[in-house]
Amino acid sequence: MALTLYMHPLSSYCHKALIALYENAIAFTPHGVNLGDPAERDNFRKVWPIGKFPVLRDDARDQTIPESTSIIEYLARHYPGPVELIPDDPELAAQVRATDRFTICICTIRCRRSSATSCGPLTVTIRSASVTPRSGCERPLRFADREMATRHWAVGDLFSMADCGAAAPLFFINKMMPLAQEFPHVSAHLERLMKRPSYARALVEAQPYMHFFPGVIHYEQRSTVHDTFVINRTFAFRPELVFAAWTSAEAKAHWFVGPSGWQAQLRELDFRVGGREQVIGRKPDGFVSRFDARYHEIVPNQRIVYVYDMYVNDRQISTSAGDDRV
Ligand SMILES: N[C@@H](CCC(=O)N[C@@H](CS)C(=O)NCC(=O)O)C(=O)O
Repeated sequence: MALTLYMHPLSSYCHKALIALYENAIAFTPHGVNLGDPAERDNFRKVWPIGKFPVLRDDARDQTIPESTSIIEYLARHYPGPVELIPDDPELAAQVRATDRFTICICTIRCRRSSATSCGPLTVTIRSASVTPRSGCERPLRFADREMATRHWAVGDLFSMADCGAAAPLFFINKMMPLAQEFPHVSAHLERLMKRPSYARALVEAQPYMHFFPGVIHYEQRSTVHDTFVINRTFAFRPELVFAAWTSAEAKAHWFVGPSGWQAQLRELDFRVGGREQVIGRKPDGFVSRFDARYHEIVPNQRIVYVYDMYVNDRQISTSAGDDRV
């Protein structure tokens, strides 16, 4: 096969190139790069001395093309297909290129390097990214959300290179900082991207490595562990006052909080048998926690029985039964 793509299935920039290849069913050989293996890394650097993937090698034309955007441009010129990722119309093409540059800005969330992580037969150097209100991606996302309010794809009705580039950054940001509530139009764009067969395929291929992505690694690993514990606290107050600290939303907001830096986003308390309580908040690392409880038994000033689920980034992490006695 003439085309070889040097890549890793978990890499955002490789997703961008893969979407372009899959959109037009262009035949190629994927060449997984194990950056953690010195020999393999050195071999890859013989292909592209900068050592970043994706890199497309075209033996038929004796060309080596690094950089995801350049790869898509190259494919559009030499391996055109029915899906025009860069339109013929120069104005529209300029818009696609400009929007593609903009998606890079969404990618530029504050990243710090973590060590190379083994991904089975491959190894990828994963950047662990912390998405916080100050991390720089919220402003571009706010702008993108306004733009996407009236668009189906990144540049209007046309699926283009700009969508290839937006898919992975949005997918991974959404894992760390769920987009739906604050950026509903961007979130809807991501949903459309994930349903698009080209990106759906790239995601299926990334699945075996997904647990290496920082931020989901902990919660992707599912387990069933049953445990019971008892905490006793002595308060220098009358039982009615201690009980009231649970029953009044205002009082509970003073002590029922997350870890340091956590900020409440929603509090709802319907304190009666069958009533629901919800507390949603965001930690400084971008994780959103949700406590969702139902009250089953209430004996005034004595006992509260409730069952609650805990979610992190909309993923359920536990179900518990509480039996609080005053
Ligand atoms: N501007 C390049 C960026 C490529 C890039 O940063 N690739 C990452 C993987 S997503 C990589 O190769 N990282 C390995 C490293 O930095 O050592 C493109 O668009 O292709």
